[in-house]
Amino acid sequence: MPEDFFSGLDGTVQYAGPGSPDPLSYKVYNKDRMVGGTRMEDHLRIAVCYWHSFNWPGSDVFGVGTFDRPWLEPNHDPMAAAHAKMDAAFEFVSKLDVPFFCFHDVDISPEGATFAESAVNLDTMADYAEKKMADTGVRLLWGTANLFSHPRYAAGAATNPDPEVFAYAAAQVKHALEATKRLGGSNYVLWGGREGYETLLNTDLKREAEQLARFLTLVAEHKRNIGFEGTLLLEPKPQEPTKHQYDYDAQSVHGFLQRYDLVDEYKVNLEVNHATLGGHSFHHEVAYAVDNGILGSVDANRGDYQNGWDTDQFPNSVEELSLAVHEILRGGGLGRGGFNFDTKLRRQSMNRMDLFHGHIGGIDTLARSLLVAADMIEQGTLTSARDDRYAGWSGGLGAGILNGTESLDSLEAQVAAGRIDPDPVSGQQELLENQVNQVIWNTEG
Ligand code: XUL
Ligand code: CO
Repeated sequence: MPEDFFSGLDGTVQYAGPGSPDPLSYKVYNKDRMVGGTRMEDHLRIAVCYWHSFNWPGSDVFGVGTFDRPWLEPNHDPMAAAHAKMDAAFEFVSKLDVPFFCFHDVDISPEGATFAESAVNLDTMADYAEKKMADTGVRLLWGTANLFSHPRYAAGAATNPDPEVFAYAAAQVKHALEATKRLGGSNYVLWGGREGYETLLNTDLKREAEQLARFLTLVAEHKRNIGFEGTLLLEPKPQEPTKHQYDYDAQSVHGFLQRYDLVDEYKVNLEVNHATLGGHSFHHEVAYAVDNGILGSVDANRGDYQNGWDTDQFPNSVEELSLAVHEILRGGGLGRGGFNFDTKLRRQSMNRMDLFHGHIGGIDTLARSLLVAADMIEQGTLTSARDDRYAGWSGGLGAGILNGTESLDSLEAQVAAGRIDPDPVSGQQELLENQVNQVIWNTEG
């Protein structure tokens, strides 16, 4: 396995401006550019994900891997392969010149024959990651445990009918959370990949919800016990691989957290393609999370509107992302969160440099969306129209309704006396759409 895996690029990907002919340069992402008083890099906090980029061979349900990922070939010693993979991953993130990476336990370290062996492997690879992070300055946005690939998790992890599977998952999360803490992770993510059901014929919904809540409570307790200061994040997704996943969308997760008194312990990691699968726009998911104080972080990608599965493509629509980033800025930014590229190359993109092209395009799309969103905030494009639309609730009748001064009796009396007789008002959707487009077209690159 070669020393310098991405030898097609010497040095790092640099900002070269919108007109640059160099495909290995950023056209918009300029990490030191100030946007609304904050560096672009600090707004976006971009991360590369380990799993799709280094741990996935380019296979699909009909075919084997197509990618050139030598460490995934079966003839290698698993720990030697894990080291080679980590060398390539840190080389890539450093060359891309973004600040963060994200991993599942099994992405960075091979599973052993026993839990104890897997734990030693993870500790060994966390040692190596610590060294790589010190050498390159790359940081950890979040860690997580894979509780969905191994056959033991076929019927779920926390929601499994067998409490021994719950116990195994608990042990795995404990270890992955501790590794994340050790590596200075800003967050820890739990995506409930198989926390759902295949059929209701064999499923006790009530029990499974209680098991999941118990699991999340134990994780939050352990976080406090070990003094991990990162944020715990749940990642909603409506289905796939299960027919139905309990963490369906931001609103279901929020309701679940409130029901089990966990709303102060967890926020959400929202993924664009998961929103699409849930029948929502990403804009909707972000707006819901911001307005309810639960936005933690983002998995940036996109789906395909013609396909009903998670295609995890690199984002390329400024129109769509600008509205979501506008909500994020309106809510004060991502804080400890960031934009993790939970993105896959297409199976035919088998050139090593394709991984750069995918990320560069996605990062420039995000950067451009940030500029548009910042201009929209500065110009009050949507916020001032919204404020005007709800102005009636700030005083007089609206305030009286909200603060309890008014009752059905008092309202009926005013309506019956003809003092209240509202005229319908335009929602001005087309005007607002035009104003958003105008900012998109006029924002300076
Ligand atoms: C699956 C997905 C996961 C999580 C981490 O759709 O998005 O990769 O982000 O487990
Ligand atoms: Co994800």
